[in-house]
Amino acid sequence: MCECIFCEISAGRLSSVILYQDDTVVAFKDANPMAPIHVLIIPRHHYESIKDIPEALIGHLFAVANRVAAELKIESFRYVINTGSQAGQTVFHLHLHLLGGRCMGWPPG
Ligand code: DGP
Repeated sequence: MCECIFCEISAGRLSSVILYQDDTVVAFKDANPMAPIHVLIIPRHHYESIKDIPEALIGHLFAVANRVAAELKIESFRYVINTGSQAGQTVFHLHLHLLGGRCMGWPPG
């Protein structure tokens, strides 16, 4: 068992509700949702943060997120990428949060 839970989810060794997957990206429901819709979009390959990911993959990550948002029929949503523990990153495998289904204030608390 690898130490990274998102690597385990990507490999199918840890269960999750997967909404989309292809060779390089997986989208699955967050286990601790902060909104009625809370999906995590991750690269299959282990990159610790957005600072480490190849440019070409950034576009695909967002394209998948847009596709999931469209499939869930949400017009209004927020993308969040916490980077570093001070910013709230707790799982050190890059993930893009897709949050929607409720009113969200700005700026965030
Ligand atoms: P962050 O704080 O940005 O690192 O977000 C990590 C998110 O990962 C948090 O919203 C909860 C979610 N999470 C943690 N462990 C699991 C898990 O085992 N399965 C799923 N589906 N989500 C998880």
